[in-house]
Amino acid sequence: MAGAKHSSRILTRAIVRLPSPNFAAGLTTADLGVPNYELALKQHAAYRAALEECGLTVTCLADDPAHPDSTFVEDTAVLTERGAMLTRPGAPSRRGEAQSISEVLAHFLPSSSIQTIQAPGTIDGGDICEAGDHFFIGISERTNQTGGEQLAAWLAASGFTSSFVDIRREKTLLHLKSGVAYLGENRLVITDALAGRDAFAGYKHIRVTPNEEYGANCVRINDCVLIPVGCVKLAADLQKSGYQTIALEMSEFQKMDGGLSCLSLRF
Ligand code: CIR
Repeated sequence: MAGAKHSSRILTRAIVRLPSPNFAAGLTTADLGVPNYELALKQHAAYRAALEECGLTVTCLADDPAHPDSTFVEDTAVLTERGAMLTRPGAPSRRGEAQSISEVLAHFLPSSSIQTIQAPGTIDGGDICEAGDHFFIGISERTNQTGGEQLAAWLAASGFTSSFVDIRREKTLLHLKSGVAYLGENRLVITDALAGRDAFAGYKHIRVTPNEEYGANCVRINDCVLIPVGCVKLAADLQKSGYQTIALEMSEFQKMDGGLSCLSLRF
C-alpha cells in the first residue's frame, strides 16, 4: 500500500453485540423495510470475521432484547488510547445500553481511565470522529452541547484537542460519522454536505458521490478500510489512494439507520 501503510493508531480489540430477535423494534428513520433477523445475524457474523481479518480480537456480547438498538455499540462509549468515556445516549430508549459496556471495558482498561457523561449531557459515539490527536464532536439531535463540552474537557485533560461540528441542519445525517470518516494520513472520506465546512478544510478529501453516501460511514482498521457493498466508486478511490478495502453487506443494519462504524467499539 503506497502512502497508507498505518493508521494513526494500531488497534487490537473490538467489542460487538449480537442483534437481538426484536432488533426491528429499534429506532429508525429509514424507509427501507423491516430488517430480517436471520440475515442480520449472517451480516453480523461477516462483520466480526472482517474485524478479525483486520487483526482485531473480537469480544462478542450476548444480545440484549431489553434494548433493541444495542447492537449499535459504538454509541455507548468514546475510546481513546488513554481511556474511555461512557456516553449518555441521546435517545431515552438507549440510555440503559452503556452500563453493560462499562462492565466489559473494566476488563480491559484501568477503572481510573473510565469516565461517564453526566445528565443533562448527551453523547452518541457515532457523533465523535477521532482524527489522530484531534476529535470532531458532532452536535446533533443525539449529542447536545453540554455533553460535547464534558467530552471536550475530558479529551483536553488527556492531551487531545477537539472541535464542534453542528450537524443539526443536515437532515440526512443521524450522526456526524454518517457523513465523514477519518482514514489516517490526514485524509477524510466525506459527503458533499460536509466537505465545505471549515472544520475539515485542512484535510485531504475523498468525496463520496450522492448515490454512495452510505459509504461515508466507512472504517479504517489497521491496514484495511471496511466499506459497504455497492460503493463501487468509493472502493476504486480508496484503492487508488493505496488502501485495501473489505466490502460488507449491511442492508439489514441500514434499515435501522446503522452503518459500519456503529457495530463495534475498536481500541
Ligand atoms: C439509532 O437510531 O440509535 C439506531 N437505530 C442506529 C444507531 C446508529 N449508530 C451509529 O451510527 N453510530
